[in-house]
Amino acid sequence: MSLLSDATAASSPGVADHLRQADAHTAHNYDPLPVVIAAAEGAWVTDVAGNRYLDCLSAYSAVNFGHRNERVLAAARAQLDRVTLTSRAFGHDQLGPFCAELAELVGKQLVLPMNTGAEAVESAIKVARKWGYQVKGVPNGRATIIVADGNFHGRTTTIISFSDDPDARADFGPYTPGFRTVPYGDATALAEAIDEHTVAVLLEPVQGEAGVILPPLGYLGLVRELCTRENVLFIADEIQSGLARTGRTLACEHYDVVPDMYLLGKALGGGVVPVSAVVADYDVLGVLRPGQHGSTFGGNPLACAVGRAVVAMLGTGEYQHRARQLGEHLHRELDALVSRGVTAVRCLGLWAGVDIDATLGTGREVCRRLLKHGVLAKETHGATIRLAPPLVVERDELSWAVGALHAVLTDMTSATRT
Ligand code: IF1
Repeated sequence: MSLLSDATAASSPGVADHLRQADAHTAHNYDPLPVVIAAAEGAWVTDVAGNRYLDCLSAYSAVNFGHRNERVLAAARAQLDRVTLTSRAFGHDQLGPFCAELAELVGKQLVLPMNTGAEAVESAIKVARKWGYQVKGVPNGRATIIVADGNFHGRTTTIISFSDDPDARADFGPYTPGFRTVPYGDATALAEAIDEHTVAVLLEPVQGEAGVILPPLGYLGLVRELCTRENVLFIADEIQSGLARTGRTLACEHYDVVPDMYLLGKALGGGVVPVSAVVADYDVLGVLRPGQHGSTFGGNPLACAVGRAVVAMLGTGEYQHRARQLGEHLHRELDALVSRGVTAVRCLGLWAGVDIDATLGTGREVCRRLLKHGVLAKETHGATIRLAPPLVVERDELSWAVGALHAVLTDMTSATRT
């Protein structure tokens, strides 16, 4: 399969050469749209041919604060001139402040700093199992963790062991045992699945890759009650939903629930370096003792300096406010497309899942056409696209992007009639 699968690629100077080189030397684990980005600023990116695009993916919500956010870059530049990597074998002057400031932001006591989201998820699984054996008293080796169908928590072997996405899971066995899957949103099924070996429930408060699926009213509150009653850890994966994307610092805030562990990542690195974290109280994260877990880069000075800038920005509430205000505008504009090529819209803050009328085509086709209108977006599955622009986007730019979607759907509708 070639990266040059789209006619657009051959038409723009420079783009084809770059795609051809990538095609020849890069593992084909992605099928990217035929755009080759060379520069970025705020909500906009520029390709090698000088074409500008409004970024409506934000690297899957890792660029919430805008491309090359000045405050993040300033923190990174300052730290680059001081020290960037020490390992955790030694202390450094950014670790304590970062962890204290992040813990305070989310209302917990301890931070386990890691790098990627999957590392945070894997770390939480290890902590939950160890907590189960040492605190809850589950027989060693018998711990189970309950997950939801439609989940996406990363790509490691253990994480895909509990994925129900055939592409993410097939041919990567043997799989890690100790996981049970229940329907997302079904508290009764969850109650029935919990037993004496259950140590945790791992959920995305809002399921991102599944298509920005919002929890049914009351569901997360019932999850919290069940976990409290059954002495089971509630782990909220906020790696994509967190850090102002939904209009609150954490998506859980919308539902008045406080999990036992928050998993953070993506935007925690400000779009500059990978930064993730497990954030919990001492009675949970305290099960980790020296030598039992770690990472070469986890909690490094550069990551902590960038993370501190992100935490400081979140502390102002500015980005959460923007996501709420602009999200209302985006939702209104998208709702106007229902029955005009769109069948359903789900929106929380500046994060939308848009179901396209499948008779018109796939989400992928919509995104390929949006590219020609100067909008970058990514389908989730089938006929659903996700819109997640940087939170620095302007109201008129959102209107322009929805206008582009309307034009694409109008063209696709006409094409089905000819
Ligand atoms: C890819 C999807 C999104 C995540 C949640 C943990 C992780 C992710 C809720 C792991 C990562 C990324 C992975 C990236 C594309 C993107 C993605 F399409 F894969 F499913 F966002 F929806 N929890 N999601 O969304 O974090 O290890 O990647 O830092 O794998 O293609 P990571």
